[in-house]
Amino acid sequence: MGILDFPIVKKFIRTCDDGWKQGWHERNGGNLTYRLKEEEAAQLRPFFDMQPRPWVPMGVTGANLAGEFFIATGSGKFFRNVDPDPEDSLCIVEINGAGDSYRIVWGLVNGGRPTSEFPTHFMNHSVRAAATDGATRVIYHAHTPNLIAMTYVLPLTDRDFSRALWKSATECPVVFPGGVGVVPWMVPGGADIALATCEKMKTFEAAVWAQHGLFVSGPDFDITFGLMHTIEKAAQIWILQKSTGLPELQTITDDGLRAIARDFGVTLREEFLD
Ligand code: 2HA
Ligand code: ZN
Repeated sequence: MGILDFPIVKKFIRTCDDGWKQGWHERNGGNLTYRLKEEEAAQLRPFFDMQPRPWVPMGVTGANLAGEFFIATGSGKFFRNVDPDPEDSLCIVEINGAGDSYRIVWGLVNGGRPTSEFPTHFMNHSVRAAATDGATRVIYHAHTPNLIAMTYVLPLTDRDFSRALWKSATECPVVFPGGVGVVPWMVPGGADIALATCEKMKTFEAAVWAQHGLFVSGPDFDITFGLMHTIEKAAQIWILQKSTGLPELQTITDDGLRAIARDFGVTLREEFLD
């Protein structure tokens, strides 16, 4: 059995490939990280490099994630190439005892480093782990075209986006009852976008990056990919609806949203309702 035969590694690779097939990962667009469970890290450890690569400071600190291991896509790597060549495209990194540096312990066999958004992923893992009592393990960023299109024509507020997406399809309030946060346009890859996203992710599971894409979190690959998929599909419906050019004759009412929440046993963010 090789490291690529382990279910968690297979699921990581499949998630990358699923995203590629959805058309969300042109070129090197997007990134994915998974925080390994202790028993998973123990199972994979025999396959780690004899000599780990040097420690690299991240410029951010997540003390609650000291000593954790992450699977991550590589910086500049293409999601399209993850399934055919995972050893070239992915890495496993270990976080140091201070929670402020990483080192590569497996993968990226032709060199490289984890995703350019690793500080953002890491900080958001820290925030989401704290917010969910450790349940959050996956952080996923994709270039979702319909949602990006929405960020040109809708006010960039949490409320406007949450309402528009909830009302685009009946299951939406059930899948993301907390709504979505919206981060204004920012330069990607730096500490500023990491901190702005963290601020949103303290209370949201998903953050829209204006003119860029979507950032989501969740406990496993199915739920996290499903959240990305559901939000992007809602955005697609919104864009299709607007593209008819016809006046909107009816929509899901706020009382309709409340009724869905009641019957499905979820709590909608009340301040977003009229
Ligand atoms: O990995 O998507 O946001 C490329 C990106 C940066
Ligand atoms: Zn991006």
